[in-house]
Amino acid sequence: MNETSLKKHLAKLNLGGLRYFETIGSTNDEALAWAATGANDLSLVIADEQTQGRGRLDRKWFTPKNSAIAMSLILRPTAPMRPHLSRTVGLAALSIADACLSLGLSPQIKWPNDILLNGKKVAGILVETVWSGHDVDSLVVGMGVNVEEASVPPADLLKFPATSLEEMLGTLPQREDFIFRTLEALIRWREKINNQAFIQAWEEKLAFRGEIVNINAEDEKPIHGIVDGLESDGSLRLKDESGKPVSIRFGDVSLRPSS
Ligand code: BT5
Repeated sequence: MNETSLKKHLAKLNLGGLRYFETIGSTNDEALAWAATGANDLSLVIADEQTQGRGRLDRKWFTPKNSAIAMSLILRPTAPMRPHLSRTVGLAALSIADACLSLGLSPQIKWPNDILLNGKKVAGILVETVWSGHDVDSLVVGMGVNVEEASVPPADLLKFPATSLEEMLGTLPQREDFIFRTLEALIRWREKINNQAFIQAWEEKLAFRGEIVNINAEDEKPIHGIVDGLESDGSLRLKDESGKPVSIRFGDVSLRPSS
């Protein structure tokens, strides 16, 4: 992967701009700074390697060189998007899931921000916001995908098992092609972000649907319930032991199957 091959593969998408780095701290940091200085809608930052890749709450995200996708897309909210900005993580999740589906894989979305293949994490999403006073100026949609097996961190560093596209496909997909498939899907889904069909499509791909899970949030008692679906804002709806619906809002929560 290099700047020339990326430009060639992504030409049809009419991106607002492209910045490619052989190595970078975090593509989200670069995109946040670019957005704050007026980047166009659909500007994209991609790096071959990240040295300070971030997950939520500054957890580490591993992006070793020559093996993974680390990219951050800047979105300037369109009018239909504005009332539904909390669905943006779903937008990224559905897009990565569609790219996996188009390769014949069976992705699931582990709410809120992980893509699973065969129950293992293949991709993570980190959405961050640039504010202008009380208004959202732009969103940075960070996506990390394990492509080659070499991109999967050692198991002892992980709380949840991980995999790669290569492991699941049995062959090595081209990174530029997977980036194209993801972004093409994202541009398509963004048009529908205000529809109920968007929530339905997201819901259909939820991992652990109908199963009992534990939701662990910082400083709060774990919540135990059956995964039921999504609320209109993208919150997770569980059913507790008495069958009563419980909504889990975004935040630093982690979902684990109850064993
Ligand atoms: C995420 O956070 O899953 C969001 C990851 C977003 C990464 C992208 S890459 C492009 C952009 N630039 C950035 O700096 N970030 C974004 P979270 O749910 O908090 O999960 C983090 C946890 O996933 C870590 O604590 C590890 O346990 C695990 N992890 C780290 N690297 C991984 C990898 N390559 N594959 C699978 N799991 C990983």
